[in-house]
Amino acid sequence: MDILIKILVITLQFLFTKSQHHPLDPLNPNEISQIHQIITTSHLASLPNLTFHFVDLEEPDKKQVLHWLSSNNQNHSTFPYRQAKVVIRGGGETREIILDLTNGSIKSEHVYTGDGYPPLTLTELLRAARLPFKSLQFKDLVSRRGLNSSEITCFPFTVGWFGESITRRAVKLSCFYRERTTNVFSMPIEGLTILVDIESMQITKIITSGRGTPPLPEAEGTDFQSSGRTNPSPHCEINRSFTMNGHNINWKNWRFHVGFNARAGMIISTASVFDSGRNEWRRVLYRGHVSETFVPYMDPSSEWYYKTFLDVGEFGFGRSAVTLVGLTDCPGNAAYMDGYMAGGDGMPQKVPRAICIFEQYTGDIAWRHTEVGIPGKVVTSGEQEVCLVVRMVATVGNYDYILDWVFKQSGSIKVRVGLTGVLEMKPTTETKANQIKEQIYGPLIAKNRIGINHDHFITYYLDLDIDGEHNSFVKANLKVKKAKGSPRKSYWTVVKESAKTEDDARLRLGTNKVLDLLLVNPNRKTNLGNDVGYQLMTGQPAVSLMMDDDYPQIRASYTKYQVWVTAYNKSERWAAGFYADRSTGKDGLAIWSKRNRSIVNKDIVLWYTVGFHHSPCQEDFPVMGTLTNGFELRPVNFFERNPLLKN
Ligand SMILES: *[C@@H]1O[C@H](CO)[C@@H](O)[C@H](O)[C@H]1NC(C)=O
Ligand SMILES: *[C@@H]1O[C@H](CO)[C@@H](O)[C@H](O)[C@H]1NC(C)=O
Ligand SMILES: *[C@@H]1O[C@H](CO)[C@@H](O)[C@H](O)[C@H]1NC(C)=O
Ligand SMILES: *[C@@H]1O[C@H](CO)[C@@H](O)[C@H](O)[C@H]1NC(C)=O
Ligand SMILES: *[C@@H]1O[C@H](CO)[C@@H](O)[C@H](O)[C@H]1NC(C)=O
Ligand SMILES: *[C@@H]1O[C@H](CO)[C@@H](O)[C@H](O)[C@H]1NC(C)=O
Ligand SMILES: *[C@@H]1O[C@H](CO)[C@@H](O)[C@H](O)[C@H]1NC(C)=O
Ligand SMILES: [Cu+2]
Repeated sequence: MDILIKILVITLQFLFTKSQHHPLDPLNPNEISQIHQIITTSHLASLPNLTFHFVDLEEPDKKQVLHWLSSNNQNHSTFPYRQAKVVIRGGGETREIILDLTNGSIKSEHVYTGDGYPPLTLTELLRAARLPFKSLQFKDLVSRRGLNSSEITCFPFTVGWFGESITRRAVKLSCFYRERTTNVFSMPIEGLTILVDIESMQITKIITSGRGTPPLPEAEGTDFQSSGRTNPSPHCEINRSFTMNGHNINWKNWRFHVGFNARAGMIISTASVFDSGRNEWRRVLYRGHVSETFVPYMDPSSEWYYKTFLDVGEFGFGRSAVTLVGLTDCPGNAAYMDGYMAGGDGMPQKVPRAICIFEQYTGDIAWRHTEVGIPGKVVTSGEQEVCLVVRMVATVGNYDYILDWVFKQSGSIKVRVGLTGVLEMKPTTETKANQIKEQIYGPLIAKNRIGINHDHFITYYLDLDIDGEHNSFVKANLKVKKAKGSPRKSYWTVVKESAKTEDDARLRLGTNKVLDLLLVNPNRKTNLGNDVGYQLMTGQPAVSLMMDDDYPQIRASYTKYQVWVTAYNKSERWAAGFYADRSTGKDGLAIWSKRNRSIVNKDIVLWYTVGFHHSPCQEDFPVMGTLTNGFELRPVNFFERNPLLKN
């Protein structure tokens, strides 16, 4: 009897584990195939050159998601709808389609006529990159430079917008020489830009600069290799202290959902922390992911001026996700999650091991104290820091972005961005820094190579729901006051102010003003009467320094401030607008925020930009050591006391 019950319990657990769905689960390969099937058997199939640019879950309404989660994940009659949003191009038009996956029908469909284009597909980029090798003019040009065209790789770069009226999709190709090196980006062929019309998939123009073009730098010293790498033994038994059921992760006092799509890459959803004092799971983050990146190069010359990338919107971080390598990218105790998305042909594509999840003993001290005040005793107590890391790497051309979400038992969530990979370089005839007389746009970082100055702005979408949707954004200003009737002359105190509207919540940090930024739930207080909340602990601040009327800046105008808070709207997720390729700045965070909606005690979204002003140095060559920046979301008056202490 006892054994039978045990077997029953194990079977039930197994069934439950196997089928732990979540309404925000990314589209699985069957669903992607189903979408492809629905579209290619509909009237849309007759569109000339039909390509799939975006295929993603059309997320259910937040209310329904939360309702289902609160019904203990078991009531199938309330499982929110499965719908997909698809953006296709065909016959020179962009179409937005909503599909219902339950009954396989097209729910809505319309032609998008606004500015900008959806992300480029990998197929288009690869086809564009091969075009030069069919061009006699190109072959002639490179052979006149003494280069072997079989040793050339061309990469497509998005072209942005510089005030012109846009009627076609286009990319520019820059080419590199592979002979005697694997470090392709270190061997730029300067003075050669190939303009490609993506619609007709033809070269429009080959632009060459004449005399004085610096020659190809030498290949010597450009290679880099790992100094030994071992893969983890594939079936080694590891006792993990977290569980992964489908996309649901449970670890110590945290539970959350890990999703993936072609655009954002990794997406963290419905993160809740267990409060042992209240004996309840408490909501912290409804959704968080990278919304956009902006990487403008600071070289206005005719060959470089357009290099001002919006990588997430133009290419996609999920599209750029790489398979993680055990013991290099993630430690031996990591668990992995695959990523799925649709290719340009609409068929499912898999990125094996796109995300890794691992527990990390950091070697840091979570808390400690040595008490010497007790006569006759010295009492030392403390605990080491343990955290759970969720990681993805996006390799966008030359750069690798390491994206980490780190969960701590203290209730903190740390978000980190690491930059590594290879710089974009420009050849120069000069070999010594003090010889350089011409106008250059970056330092000499290796023999005959300049590392062009540039920025990286990585903007996060953070839909925090602290103990519920209704939250407020509080700016706690530290003000210095004069002391009266005291030997002291001054002290500081905190003056709190709730931001009333979106206009009030746009912030440029790093000025003299000292601010603590908090998201609070004014409807829920601690026993002591403080509003429960989370603080945004910002990292090294950097905002875009370009002039407001500079075209790339118009497209990424949100990078003039690190912090924005907007009223929640399901369709406002992509900071530079959904149609970022060749966008003109008519959509996006800065535009939405202009509505100046009220953000007091409302469902609000916090946007934070991690910025780097990168003036390269010699250590960035031939491959750059990881440079990290980030921020932390830390509980403030959220718990009654230090949650690390188990009563
Ligand atoms: C499931 O949800 C439906 C609709 O809200 C409700 O009528 C039904 O009683 C629920 N069933 C269970 C087992 O909770
Ligand atoms: C499919 O289901 C949706 C709702 O889930 C409904 O609105 C639509 O009418 C259905 N379409 C067909 C063709 O049954
Ligand atoms: C050009 O490169 C290809 C591929 O590496 C090689 O097979 C070929 O011999 C080279 N041609 C010349 C003329 O060097
Ligand atoms: C379809 O694509 C081909 C090249 O791939 C192009 O020549 C043709 O013009 C395109 N047709 C339309 C209607 O866009
Ligand atoms: C895993 O846990 C089991 C049971 O607690 C234990 O017997 C085993 O030694 C552990 N293995 C490792 C590698 O820690
Ligand atoms: C939500 O955002 C979209 C895009 O900005 C906008 O068109 C729509 O009107 C907004 N909806 C509401 C209810 O504000
Ligand atoms: C936004 O609204 C607030 C409160 O109504 C007002 O004081 C402020 O001037 C508005 N800002 C803009 C730019 O309209
Ligand atoms: Cu950089």
